[in-house]
Amino acid sequence: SISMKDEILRRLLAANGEAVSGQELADTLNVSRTAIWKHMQGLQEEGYTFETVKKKGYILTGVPNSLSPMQIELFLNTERFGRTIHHFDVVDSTQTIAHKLAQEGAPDGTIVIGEEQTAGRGRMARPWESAHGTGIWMTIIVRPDVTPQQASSYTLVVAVAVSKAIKALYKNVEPAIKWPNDLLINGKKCTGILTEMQAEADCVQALLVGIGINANQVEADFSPEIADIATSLRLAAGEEINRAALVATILQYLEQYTEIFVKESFTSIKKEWEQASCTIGQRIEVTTIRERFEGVASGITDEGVLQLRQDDGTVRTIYSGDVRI
Ligand code: BT5
Repeated sequence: SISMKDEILRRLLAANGEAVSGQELADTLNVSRTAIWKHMQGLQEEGYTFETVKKKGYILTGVPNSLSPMQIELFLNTERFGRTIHHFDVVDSTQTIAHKLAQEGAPDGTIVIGEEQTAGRGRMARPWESAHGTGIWMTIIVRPDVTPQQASSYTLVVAVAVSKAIKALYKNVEPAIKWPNDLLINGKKCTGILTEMQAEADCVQALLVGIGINANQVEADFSPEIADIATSLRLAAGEEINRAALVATILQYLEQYTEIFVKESFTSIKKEWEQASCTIGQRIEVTTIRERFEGVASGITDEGVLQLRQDDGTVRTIYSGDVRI
C-alpha cells in the first residue's frame, strides 16, 4: 500500500516535466486542495523541488539524491528484487549485514544499502573505497535454486545485468566487463562486484552479491591510491546520476537475468557477456593466489571459467585471479 504523498509524487514524476494541476490531484485523490498542499510541503522538506505555474499547477523540478527505500520504490519494477530494503547511513560493510540477515532467513531479493561504508571490501579483503552519498554500495541477497558449483559463474551474470542497466540509462556510456568482476569505462574501474556464498555441500543457501558503483564522484573525490584507476558514471555521462533510478534498473535486469540463469544456466547469457567483455582476444597478465601467467584470453567456458592461451600454445584454465590488460 502506498501513501497519499507517494501517490502525488508518482503522478508528478509521471508527468515528465509537465504541470500537474492541484485541483485535479485533489479531485482524483478525493482530498482537499489544502491536503494536497500539505503533502507538497512534506515532499519539499524531503528535498523535492517544484515550480508552481499559475492556473496550471505543480512541475517537479528536482528530486533528492537519496537511496531511501521510498526513492528506490518509485522506480522499482520488479517482483522480488528490492522488495525488502535495508537502508543505512553509515555501515562497516553491507556484506557483513547481508550475511547476518541471510542467516536469519531474509527473503530472496532483499537488499542492503549503505550511504557510506567504513570497511567496504573487495576480493581477498582488499579495501573498497565507499565515500558518503557518492556511490552505490549495495548487497543483494539472492537465493537461486542452483548448486554451489553452478553459482560460481553468477558474478558474470551480475556484470552483464549491471552493464545493461547502465547502458539503458546513459546512452553514451558503454561499460566493458573485465573478467571476472569489474566494469570499466575508458579502461578505468567504475564498478566492482563481490559474490560471497552461504552454502551446504550441494545446495546454495544464499548468494551475497556486493555491488560497488562509483556514481557521482568527481576526480578530486578519489583517494590518491585509486585516482589513476577509478572513474565514475558521472564523469563518463557528463551528468548527475540519479542513484535510486540506477539501483531500481539494476534490480530489474538482475531479476530478469537471474531467472534465465536458473532456468537455462549461464550458457544462455554467455554470448551477451562476450559482447560486453573487453578481456577476450586480448593479451593479458593474470595473477592468481600462487602464480602469474601471460598469454591471450581465448575465451570463457560454459561455466564462466577464463581460458588463457600461453605462448607455448597450452591453454590454461583460470578459476579466479586478477587480470591486467
Ligand atoms: C571488487 O574487488 O572490485 C569488489 C568490490 C565490491 C564492493 C561492494 S560495495 C557493496 C559491498 N560491500 C562491500 O564491503 N563490498 C561490496 P577487487 O576486484 O578485489 O578490487 C578491489 C580493488 O579495487 C582495490 O584493491 C582497489 O585497487 C580498487 N578500488 C577500491 N575502491 C575502489 C573504488 N571505489 N573504485 C574503483 N576502484 C576501487
